Amino acid sequence: MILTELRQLRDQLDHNHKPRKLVLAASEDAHSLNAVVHASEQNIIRPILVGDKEKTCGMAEILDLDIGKYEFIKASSPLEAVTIAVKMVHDGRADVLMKGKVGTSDMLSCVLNKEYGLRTGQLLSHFAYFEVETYHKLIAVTDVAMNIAPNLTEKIAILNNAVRVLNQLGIEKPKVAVLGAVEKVQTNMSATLDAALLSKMNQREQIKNCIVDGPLAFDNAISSESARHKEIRSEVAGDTDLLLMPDIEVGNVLYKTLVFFAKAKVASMIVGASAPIVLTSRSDSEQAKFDSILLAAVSAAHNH
Ligand code: COD
Repeated sequence: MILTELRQLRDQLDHNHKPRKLVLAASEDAHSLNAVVHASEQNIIRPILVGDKEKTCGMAEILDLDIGKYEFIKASSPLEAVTIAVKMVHDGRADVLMKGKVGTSDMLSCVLNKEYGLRTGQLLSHFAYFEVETYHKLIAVTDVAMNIAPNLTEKIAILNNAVRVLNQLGIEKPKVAVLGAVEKVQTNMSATLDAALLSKMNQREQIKNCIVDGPLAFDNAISSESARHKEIRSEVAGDTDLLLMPDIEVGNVLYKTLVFFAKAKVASMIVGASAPIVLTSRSDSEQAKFDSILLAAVSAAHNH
């Protein structure tokens, strides 16, 4: 299966699918509210709003959105809203969690709460899926937003989380490029050492359901011409489905470069928790929020 546009994700939901319940934490956020309502109108999810009712209704009125038919739970602060929303998912009363007007760290700390959070014993990580005009298929990037400086063990978990999502989307053996600044192992560049180890672990089937190669520099990961030029023989180079980042800084800069310079479309979510989490940021567009909800709904459908 080759996906070339994010809107193809819609085809992955059965036409007669029962929309999953999405709980929006701190619903007093115009962009999130808009995306949630549109996703509900397209039968992708069924929203539950948690937050400041007065502010949320005021925003809905300005945006001409009809939110009267949705379940609303009042919360007196963003932190309370996030706590209620996380508990709802924890208790099975909602299938997808989405961040509204609340800080990322507050949200993630609540998700990681040992008593009522959404831990599964696995590492949680961020998965972003890009539609870039200059690339021949959708390309995933991980982790650009949660794990700050993953060690090798954490990179294995991040890679497996992303491969699981891609497998669910029908990509049987995603091609994974583990990025470094160069494509040769350099003993003074730890990202290249991890990359080489991940490749070998894949060869030995310690990492399954994908083809891993690395280190690859960004150009040879995404351009076969560039790989040819450097005489790199690789099944992955030029045809990558997933870019594994060395750390959050590289990942975050790439994410924003793709969106702001390359005008890429993106959908993203946190995976590895007991339910998918939509964690878009204020600077993300309406499209990014809508497609992230779609991605999370597809993922939630696979989880059940
Ligand atoms: N998966 C599972 N468990 C985790 C994870 C994870 N990714 N991260 C931490 N934990 C567990 C730890 O094992 C521990 O039990 C507990 O959570 C607390 O761990 P700390 O002290 O490392 O966690 P925090 O609360 O200080 O930090 C966790 C964050 C996810 C908040 C932190 O890693 C963070 O701030 N990440 C970056 C978020 C961000 O600012 N992104 C910006 C781009 S949008």
